[in-house]
Amino acid sequence: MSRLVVVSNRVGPVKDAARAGGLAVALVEALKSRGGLWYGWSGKVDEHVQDQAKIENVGSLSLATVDLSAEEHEEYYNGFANRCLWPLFHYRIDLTAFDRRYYEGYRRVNAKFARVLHPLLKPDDTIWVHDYHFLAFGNELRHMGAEQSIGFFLHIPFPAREVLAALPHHDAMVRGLFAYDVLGFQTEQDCERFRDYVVREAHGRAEGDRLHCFGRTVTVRAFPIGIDAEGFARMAETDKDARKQYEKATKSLNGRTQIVGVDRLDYTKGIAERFHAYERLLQDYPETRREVSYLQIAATSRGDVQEYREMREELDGLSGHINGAYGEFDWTPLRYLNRPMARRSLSGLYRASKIGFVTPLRDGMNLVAKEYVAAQDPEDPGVLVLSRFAGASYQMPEAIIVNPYDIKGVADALQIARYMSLQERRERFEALMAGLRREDVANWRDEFLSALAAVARPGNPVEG
Ligand code: GDG
Repeated sequence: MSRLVVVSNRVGPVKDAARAGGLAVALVEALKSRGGLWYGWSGKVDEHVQDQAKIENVGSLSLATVDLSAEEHEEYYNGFANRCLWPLFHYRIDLTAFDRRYYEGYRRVNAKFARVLHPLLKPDDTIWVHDYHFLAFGNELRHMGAEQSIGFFLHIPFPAREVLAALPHHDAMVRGLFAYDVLGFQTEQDCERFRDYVVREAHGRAEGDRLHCFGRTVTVRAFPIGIDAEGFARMAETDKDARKQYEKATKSLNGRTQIVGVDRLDYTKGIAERFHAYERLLQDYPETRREVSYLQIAATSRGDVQEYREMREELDGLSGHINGAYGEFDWTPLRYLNRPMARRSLSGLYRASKIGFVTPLRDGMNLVAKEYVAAQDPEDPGVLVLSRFAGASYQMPEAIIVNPYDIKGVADALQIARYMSLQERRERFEALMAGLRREDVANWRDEFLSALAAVARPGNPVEG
């Protein structure tokens, strides 16, 4: 079997993959079983960067990383990836920074990553590239003569044609994607939007799951990412830290219903709308006061991007308002924490919460929704309230599906969740859990790699 090379913005962790989560576990397992190389940014910003990878061997796999200069980090990572592609692909044109300097930096850094990796490649390697940081990477490699199979998986949504068209370089971006052999998206809907762009904007031709355009053919398929459902369920039930967290939470709740939200602090996650919906629940159903307790964990991310700082201020204000207006000396309606919680404890916290509150405005998949379900006690499971705009909603129709913009609708859904009978909760849980087991993270990885193995064809760069 050929060696696997995984390319992603951040590399690892390898030794403690289980603590980081299912994605790291699945990738490490695949890399170990075939002998592999994991390649990406070191996380370091240094003024004296060299175009050279630092290589570290961990058992049968190697980690190769490169540093970025302050300018590269600003233009490629903070700039084009996080201030342009991230908001645009999540339909936030209003927050998108269309700065040409960012685009140039992104192209330069994608070319640098390709230049550094190219001499490390073997002719029969299989290369799997991840996410929006590397849209242009495959074509850069092809220009250097790489003929290996290269697959790409997009973790975030692919936007509608007219939204993508707002990007000044949308045509070059999409053209570059045709250097890959397989393009994987989270959902069928993402595939459809990609196809729609290629057919209508670039006059390509669709034929089953293949797309012909720019003199190249790519396989386009949905590979909904999963979690290690069995492992997560086991952790929530038996792990020492999970049990401790479960007991601590249950005791402090004193019979109240806990609603839990866990997100990276990001404007796509709809946390402000969620706070409004919770306030609406307290307003419209006064009997819920003192009976519910909402815990929102939102660890800060991308703190050096302006839009994230502004969102933090808004959420601080809203949580203060809710607690000020509804709180009582012995009841805090909303606990809002900006610190991350250890993964094991998190699983216990999910299990102690009767309602999982997952209402992103847009999300490629959303793994929190899956983790919440996997962590439940099968005898007395909680209820998932899930946004229709999370990729996960297509696989999890047994959740209470809501429109996160409809504040009243979401408040009502919380109330329905509170009163759901044990029998209905069990039925929904069993259906959801069966799906999580069937489409877990190992299945995601294997499906993607088989699709890539099925397209054994030397690749050429896309010209133009
Ligand atoms: C991107 C896409 C897609 C969160 N807070 C803590 C913590 N987490 C963990 C969760 C979960 C992960 O982070 C978040 O994953 P999501 O899928 O919910 O969201 P993104 O980070 O935006 O991920 C997304 C995903 O890629 C995979 O393809 O599903 O759509 O946007 O695992 O548990 N973990 C710990 N402490 C925290 O406080 N330990």
